[in-house]
Amino acid sequence: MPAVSEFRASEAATPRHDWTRSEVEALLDLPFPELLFRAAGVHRLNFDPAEVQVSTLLSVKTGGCPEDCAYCPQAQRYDTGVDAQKLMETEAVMEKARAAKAAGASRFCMGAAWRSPKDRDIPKVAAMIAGVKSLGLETCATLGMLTGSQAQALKDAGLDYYNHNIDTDPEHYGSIIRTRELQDRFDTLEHVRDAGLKTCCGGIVGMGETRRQRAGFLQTLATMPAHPDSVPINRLVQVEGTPLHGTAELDPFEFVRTIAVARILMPKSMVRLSAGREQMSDELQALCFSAGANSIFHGEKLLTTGNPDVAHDQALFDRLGLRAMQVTVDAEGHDHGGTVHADIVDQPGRCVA
Ligand code: SAM
Ligand code: DTB
Ligand code: SF4
Repeated sequence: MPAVSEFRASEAATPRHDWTRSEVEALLDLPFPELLFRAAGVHRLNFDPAEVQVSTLLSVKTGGCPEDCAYCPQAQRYDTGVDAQKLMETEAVMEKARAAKAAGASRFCMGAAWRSPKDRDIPKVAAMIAGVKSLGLETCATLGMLTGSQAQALKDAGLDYYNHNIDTDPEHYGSIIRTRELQDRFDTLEHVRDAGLKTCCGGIVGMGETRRQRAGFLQTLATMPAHPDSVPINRLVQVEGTPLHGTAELDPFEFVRTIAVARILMPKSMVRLSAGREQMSDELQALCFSAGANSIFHGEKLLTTGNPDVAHDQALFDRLGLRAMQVTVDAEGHDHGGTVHADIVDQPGRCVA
């Protein structure tokens, strides 16, 4: 273990891709105030800590999924009361995207309950992406596993980000999902990167994993060929009918620790405080922002479950002095996201296209 001063300097400097599990565990084990102090320092060196990127989710194809993800209300095999719906029409998606933009979102994320899209689905999704992009929003999609040519077609349609999560520690993965391997997910992420798309990749905590397994989950994210541009940390939303319903609740401080360590390991990534906010107090969310979370899902619904209402989030931002990150999309469709901390000289303008 390096000396404290050495360790702090290296955390904030160039992102590392060689974190060991024991180093990550040591961070998770730090006294809580020390961990928050370190994470907040890394956050400030890389971002304006008052800015939070805001995305809105829409389920464009709901339920009826053949996979067995033990947390998911959209898996056909679990009786969760979710009504399966077919792929939405482009105009209906654009209507929702206009409303999301008017409510302050800068990115619109379209989710489909597929194991993987069929090639015949791609032109329909491409039309949605092009439509949403034309409104001046950043675009994100999460459609399951992709082939290389599917990823390229989505990129060509104007997709900015692709969300595909590893979900949990490789050791724990097999007790949560049996219908596809973790390697399948790595393959999709490779196709996404190769197509020039930005990656959004994280997972879920509170699924009965140990702290050591949370370390393994974070280590896996931080040692991928490139850190994900965006790292969603979801707290399990327990849905009746799913196998994980009734799992012992995770200590909220463990959730904050997970956010803080994600911030330290992936200093230049957006760390998203994702699913589970509706079940969190304002104080817990404030701790997450203080620990380095700098993006959220906004709008009253995630995919099928609830999210805090817009007025509540606005009031929380006002109380905490936070503001939504502005993103402008220029004539070439390049997006310019957020203001970075004035001290950062190696990311001028952050033209991310
Ligand atoms: N079907 C695609 C897939 O699995 O990649 C895309 C949609 S899937 C719903 C996207 C992500 O939502 C999952 O990888 C998981 O991390 C998250 N998720 C799903 N159900 C959840 C729940 N009950 N609580 C927290 N996160 C959840
Ligand atoms: C992610 O990591 N979390 C979002 C988004 N990516 C697609 C989804 C959360 C889903 C929560 C359960 C639901 O609403 O169905
Ligand atoms: Fe299907 Fe995705 Fe839900 Fe798994 S997480 S059951 S793949 S919709």
